[in-house]
Amino acid sequence: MRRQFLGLILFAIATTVSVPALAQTVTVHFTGVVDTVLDQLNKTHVTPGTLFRGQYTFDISTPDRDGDPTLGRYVHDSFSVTVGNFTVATRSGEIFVANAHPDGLDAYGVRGDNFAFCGPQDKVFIMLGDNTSSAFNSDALPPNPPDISQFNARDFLIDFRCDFSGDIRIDGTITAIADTNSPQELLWNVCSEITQLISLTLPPNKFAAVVSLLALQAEVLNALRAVEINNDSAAIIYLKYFKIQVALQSGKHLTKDQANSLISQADNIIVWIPGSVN
Ligand SMILES: [Ca+2]
Ligand SMILES: [Ca+2]
Repeated sequence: MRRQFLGLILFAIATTVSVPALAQTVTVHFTGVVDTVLDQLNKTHVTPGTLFRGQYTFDISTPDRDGDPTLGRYVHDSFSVTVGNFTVATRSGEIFVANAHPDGLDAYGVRGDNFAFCGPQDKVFIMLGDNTSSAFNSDALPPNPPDISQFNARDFLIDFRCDFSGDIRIDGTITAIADTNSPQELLWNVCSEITQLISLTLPPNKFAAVVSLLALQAEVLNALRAVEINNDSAAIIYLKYFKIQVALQSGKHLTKDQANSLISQADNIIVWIPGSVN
């Protein structure tokens, strides 16, 4: 499956076309987990399990540069990726949208080129694939982030070929894609979830449970305020403290499932916060 996507993306390398104005720019964020690492240069210090995150920006009115009605190829404005403490960025590359192309495959991909790390062959890919061909009905560029639940393949690849000195290949799995409001929205979701838990608590321990849950919610609100004033490091500290407090309540005022859900949501939010370091 991965080889099929890679072939599709490599196929989608192309000539430049002039882009008319009337820009409405969208920034999409993504995150995920590293699966395998080959780093012959020993530059990335990344290991399997390391979290990665990145973003790309595009104009929703960007024209399709490919006449094939089953394949849309759209120049993006920028693409950057951070894996652990290793960051690369480029302004060169494209988004592609495949509708039943080839062999009944729907796919959404973003490719960054020319990272100037090793040379012009440097590439980073996001590759979402749907082998049921239900994700797209055309090759039009979706203005919103793709819904990854529609894709059975969610691949990420850094492919840097530094011919004589060695290669870097980092494979990963995408776990989330969303727009720029994501950290705030996710934090609000956690607040709402805790409010719901408060409403469900029953006597005889209701008072103690409500006090504990309000204290947890206060940490989430602290994190939210910190995010809103761009104090990323404070937001992360609040969320880490929140995780500790949730773990202490696991099996007490929270069920283990409730606690695990809140902790995994906090982990997910930490990855989205721009200042987070794995
Ligand atoms: Ca097309
Ligand atoms: Ca389709």
